[in-house]
Amino acid sequence: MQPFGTLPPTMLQTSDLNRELMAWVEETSELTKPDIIHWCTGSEAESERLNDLLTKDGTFIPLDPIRHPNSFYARSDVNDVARVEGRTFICSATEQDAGPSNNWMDPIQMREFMNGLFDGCMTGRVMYVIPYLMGPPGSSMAQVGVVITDSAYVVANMRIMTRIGSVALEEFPHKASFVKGMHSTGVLDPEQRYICHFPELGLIMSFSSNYGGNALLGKKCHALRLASAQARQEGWMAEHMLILGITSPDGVKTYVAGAFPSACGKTNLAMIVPPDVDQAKGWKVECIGDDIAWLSFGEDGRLWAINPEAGFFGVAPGTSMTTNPNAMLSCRANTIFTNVALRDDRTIWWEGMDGPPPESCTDWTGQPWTPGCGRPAAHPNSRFTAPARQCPAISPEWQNPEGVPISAIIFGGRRSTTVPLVSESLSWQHGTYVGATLTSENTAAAAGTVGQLRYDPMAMLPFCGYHMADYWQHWLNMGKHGGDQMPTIYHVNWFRKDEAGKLIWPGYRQNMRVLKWIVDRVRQRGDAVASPIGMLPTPQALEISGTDWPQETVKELLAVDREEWYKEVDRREEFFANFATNLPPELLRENEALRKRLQDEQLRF
Ligand code: OXD
Ligand code: MN
Repeated sequence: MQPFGTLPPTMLQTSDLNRELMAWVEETSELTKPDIIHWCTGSEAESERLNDLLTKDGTFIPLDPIRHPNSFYARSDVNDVARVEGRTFICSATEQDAGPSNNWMDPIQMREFMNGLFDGCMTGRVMYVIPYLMGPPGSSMAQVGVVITDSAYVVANMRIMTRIGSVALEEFPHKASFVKGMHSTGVLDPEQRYICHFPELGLIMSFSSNYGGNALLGKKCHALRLASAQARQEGWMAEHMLILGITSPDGVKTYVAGAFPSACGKTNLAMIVPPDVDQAKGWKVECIGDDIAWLSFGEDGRLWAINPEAGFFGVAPGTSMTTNPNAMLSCRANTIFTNVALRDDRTIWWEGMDGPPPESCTDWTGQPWTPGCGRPAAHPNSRFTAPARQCPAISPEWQNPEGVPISAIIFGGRRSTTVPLVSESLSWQHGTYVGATLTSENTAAAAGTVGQLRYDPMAMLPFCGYHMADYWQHWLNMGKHGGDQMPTIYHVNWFRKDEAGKLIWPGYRQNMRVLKWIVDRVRQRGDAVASPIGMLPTPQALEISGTDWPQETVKELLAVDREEWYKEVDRREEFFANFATNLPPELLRENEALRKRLQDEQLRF
């Protein structure tokens, strides 16, 4: 099939922003020298043509039309399976602006270098121009962007993850600027792989990777790295957070946002199915987003959040009808599966899926696979790209242009010791400190480093587009602005282990106990006791009494071991020293206040 081209929509000539877009597309095509330019409309017909094209060139294998209607299987290059933090750059005006946790390159030099890579890179290819919208149509919080790419696979994924084409162009007249994204597959050489952000220019340049986080530029690059820097200037927040709506039995809805580093169960929590007993009592949980939240003050002085995305880019392995039925149902149709295993009947499989493994299948590298062969069938970071609207638990509010008012923010990491199941911060400032010191342990997958702690402040370490300490200052400033209308901040840990190394907390649906306590607390009715690290639930408040879990287990889950916490405080002091030049003094004061509270004999429980 011949690749196809379309002209830009005529509406484009009508405003300064549109003229800027036309000029930039022309400039980029002069640099990249494509054979054909295609303006994406986002229509069904266009999607069908693209899927046909991708099927004919071997990128897509159509899946069984009954089991997975309009869904496709894709394999990436074996060297292109994840985000590449080492090759991701924040090219802010000065190195100081990027801060110690980001790679920095001089913006003028880096742009020149990237222009060199892009020079002629689309010769013989189609240049797709994808206008996209991050956020619900009509929302003042939503933003527009345009990605120029030579990858039809990127177009197909962006079409699910964002709102592309006409719906985005219709928003242009209401916006002051748009983010410019340039992407090329190049030849997928890892040595030529660069993911560069120019916050002052609102520009992203990504070369030589087609992996989601590197190539779907609306997601991590725009909605987190560029947006976080912009949000600081403009007084709002771009966060690596899920958004949940929880309905209590009396019908009141409470909205909660949550930040979790990878492999800590964020997508599972975003789509949690409450236990049957809670559902019978009238508890209900709905999903607004699973990865990114943009939060800004509403007219009522509260923080309101939108999900800028339109799809889920979920990790496949471990997802099943037991662990996350809503994710399984979300990706039944209209989904792209990348790097999972392919069964002979054109259905898909991954480790941890329901039922026994197939007797044989084709693995993510295209090799024959059998259960005993010693290799995983699906890549551990294999993904499904699925429309959010297909999630059975999607909230009716998920496309509300106003967003939803957030009452609580949850931080969670993977910690086998020290951190109790849940604690409530004493103030916004204390909660900011809790988020800034968020840590997670490397999992068994990283041999030799099991249990090693990685600080991942607010789960934003790889995504904060400017100096991390300035980001903490921004959090504190937001708190000063919002005063007592700010959400209450919680810290959760589903991963505490007993002395035998066994996880104490069952997790998954049982996490609802913690969510219910959080909702009750923000509604001023859940019981709590004071501890040095914040307020803890009483066992009754977690409704543990109705279970057969021994009292000892509950004690272990909620224990605050002073010796462990003294060590934690020392480690945090060392961690903060990395950001000494810009560190808000409030955070050091919070660390010292914690040390003092640990010495307070009154706080025994
Ligand atoms: C991530 C993701 O890497 O959401 O955090 O894909
Ligand atoms: Mn994420």
